[in-house]
Amino acid sequence: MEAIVEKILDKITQYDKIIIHRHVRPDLDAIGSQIGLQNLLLLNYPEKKIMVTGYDEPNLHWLAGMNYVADEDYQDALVIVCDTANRERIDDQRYQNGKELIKIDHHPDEAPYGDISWVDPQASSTSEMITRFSREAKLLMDVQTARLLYAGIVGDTGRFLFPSTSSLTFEMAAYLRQFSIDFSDLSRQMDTISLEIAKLQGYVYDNLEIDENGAARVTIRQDLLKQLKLKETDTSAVVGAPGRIKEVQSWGVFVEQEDGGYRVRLRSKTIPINEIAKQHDGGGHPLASGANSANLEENDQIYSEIQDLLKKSQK
Ligand SMILES: [Mn+2]
Repeated sequence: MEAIVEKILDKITQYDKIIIHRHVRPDLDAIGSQIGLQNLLLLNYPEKKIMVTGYDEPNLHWLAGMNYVADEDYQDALVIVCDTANRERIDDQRYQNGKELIKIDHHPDEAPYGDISWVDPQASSTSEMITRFSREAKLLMDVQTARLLYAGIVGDTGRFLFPSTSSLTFEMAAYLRQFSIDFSDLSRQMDTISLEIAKLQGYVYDNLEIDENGAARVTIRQDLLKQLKLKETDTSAVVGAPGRIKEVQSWGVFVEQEDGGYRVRLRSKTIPINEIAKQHDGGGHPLASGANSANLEENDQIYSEIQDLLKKSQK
């Protein structure tokens, strides 16, 4: 068994109460790894109290929901945080109230935390790591757990298309595939969008600004979100949309916040854009990162930085 897996397994066996967290604005991997791990531990240690906490994201209710965790539950509890690079992004700041803390994540380890930390930036997803953990530790697996972990892997690999998809990813997916997951339901759920999101997507295509080098941007204002009855978090569903256009190389989706600032989602097909994100109160993966902008002027600044980057790369 890998040393780190053994270390984590040791801790799990020592505790009667385990509370699992993940990042804010959860995606399929955040929920899949968090609740996948919960189900896995409940299956293998039925005598233990295993809980999950964080905002109960309505868009992912079809996948799984959260538990209510009381403040007292943190007493003498082991806390495990899945899929979260830094402390600030952990959903439910009570994570620090446990007795010990374990980090399990696949993002670059730029802000280490936890008494034990298992970070593997080579892994496609935290769900892939949890699957690996279950196999190394020879834990039982069932269909419910397999469904969650599989969904997490599918989500973070863009359906096995992102470069992070490795042979190990397929090995883990093949293992999970042996369980009789309802795959047609999973794919239907993942493909389903609401009419409001479809309209937002239409807005993005109609209003996308593209320059001659493939730099693109679109701004989504609060009044539009209100009109469509959408929340800021719903906009994640349209972030990939500009990338489907042939002419677009790198792009920013600027989403106005309640306070007048902007959350900026930056994406790129080949040229890393995360240095731009770092200059603007953000960070992330080379081809997918996020930033925060104070106002429209800073939005223009960010867009011109994307434009310059692409212009330079043309030479
Ligand atoms: Mn992830």
